[in-house]
Amino acid sequence: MGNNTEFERGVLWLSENLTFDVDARINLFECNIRVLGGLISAHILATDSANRLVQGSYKNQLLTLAEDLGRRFLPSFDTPTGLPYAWINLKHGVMENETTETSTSGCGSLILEMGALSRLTGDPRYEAAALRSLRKLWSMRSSLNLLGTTLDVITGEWIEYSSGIGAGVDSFYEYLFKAFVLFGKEDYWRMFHSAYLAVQKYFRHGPWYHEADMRTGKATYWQLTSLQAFWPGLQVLVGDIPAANSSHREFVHVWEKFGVQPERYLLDHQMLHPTEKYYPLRPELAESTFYLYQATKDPWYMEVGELIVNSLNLYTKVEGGFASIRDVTTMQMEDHQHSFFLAETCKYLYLLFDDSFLVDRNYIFTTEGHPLPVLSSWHERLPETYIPTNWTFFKVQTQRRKASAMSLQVCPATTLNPIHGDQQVESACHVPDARSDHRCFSHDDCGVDAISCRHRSCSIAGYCGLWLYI
Ligand code: DMJ
Repeated sequence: MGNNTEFERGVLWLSENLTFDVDARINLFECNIRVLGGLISAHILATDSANRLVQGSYKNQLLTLAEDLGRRFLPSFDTPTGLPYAWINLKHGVMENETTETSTSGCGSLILEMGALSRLTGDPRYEAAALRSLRKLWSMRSSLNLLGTTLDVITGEWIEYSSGIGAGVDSFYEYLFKAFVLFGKEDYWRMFHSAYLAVQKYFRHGPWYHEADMRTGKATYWQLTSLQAFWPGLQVLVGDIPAANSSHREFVHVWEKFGVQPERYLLDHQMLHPTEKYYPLRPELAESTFYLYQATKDPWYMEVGELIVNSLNLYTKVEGGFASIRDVTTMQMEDHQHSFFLAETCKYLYLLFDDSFLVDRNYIFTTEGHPLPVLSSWHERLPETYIPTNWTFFKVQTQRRKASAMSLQVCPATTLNPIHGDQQVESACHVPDARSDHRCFSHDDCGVDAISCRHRSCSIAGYCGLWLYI
């Protein structure tokens, strides 16, 4: 936000007071996204060209702390499968009789932070451990390219075969895509693309996403959960704006109906889940609203942001902070403010109204909202998305704006309409992007999706989108 004095105070306080040499059993996934990600991101912000710190006061203390933490993570990966234990003691490593059950997101959402740690320290062990785990997880997918929600790290067997895009799985999808952006490895894109198409095919029902059995693709639970609301934000990065917009609207309706987002809403009964009526100040709707506004500049999304801010102030603000809601039907509060409220909810709302921090910058946000810069030196090779002639532009009033650079992953194998030798390249995000100034004006402009051969439609913002109905 530009408050460098406060940033410096925080950095120096952590340098002097933080230690990981404690006898504490921690959750690997949570500690990775919150603590390791926070330290790495802050280290990068402390050392980039913006000169946020008084010269000489910073000597990589946060990176040293991050490396210490990363080293303490490593024993959790010491399993026959390479899938990490969900819990580890920071001082003593994996405890005797530790549970061998973990989640898909627990094994598949480590690569951004651990990959970045390896790049910053030159020690490849962190990235290698996270990548091995991710690959093993991917090898456990079904023939439908679906994964379950929980699994055993010793046997590599699934425990829960039903899954969706919410709890226990969400950030797995997010990290496949963001790892592709951060590290430019085609492999990540390939995994993400297959996984994304499977989600759209088996979980999606109009604007809603239900759960399905990974073995059969048959629907299991018809529930809307607050964690699912991150999905439209991910779809914006992929370039699937119409699909993102339609789901986002449904989440907004639920927010309007209850005043905040209930944790679980039973779509088949049109009622709240009897024991999951809480709202722990989650960020997902604010996050998607931020991404949709960035992509479309449609002022309606700012109104949604205003709605969220007003609800937070009205129902959750207390002296000294903001309180989680125990029951959205009574708005009874509880004495708890999760760290993701500041790291994500407040951050995305702030950025929705003032994105000056992002201007001329190329960041990817981790699942906990920590910015990591997209650096060509971290890329295996420069992805097609960063080649200016592949960019898509759309018009807002008289201004030309660049669409999400990440939306333009090209499938080189496929070409469309080779009329007069003027070939258009089909893109996996459903935008024909060979024309430097592409904007679709009619549904015909959008053509047919390369993978499914379904016709695509043109959104109000000029993006081509694929609509899959089951
Ligand atoms: C955050 O800690 C992360 O976004 C995580 O991936 C799941 N959701 C919580 C906040 O709701």
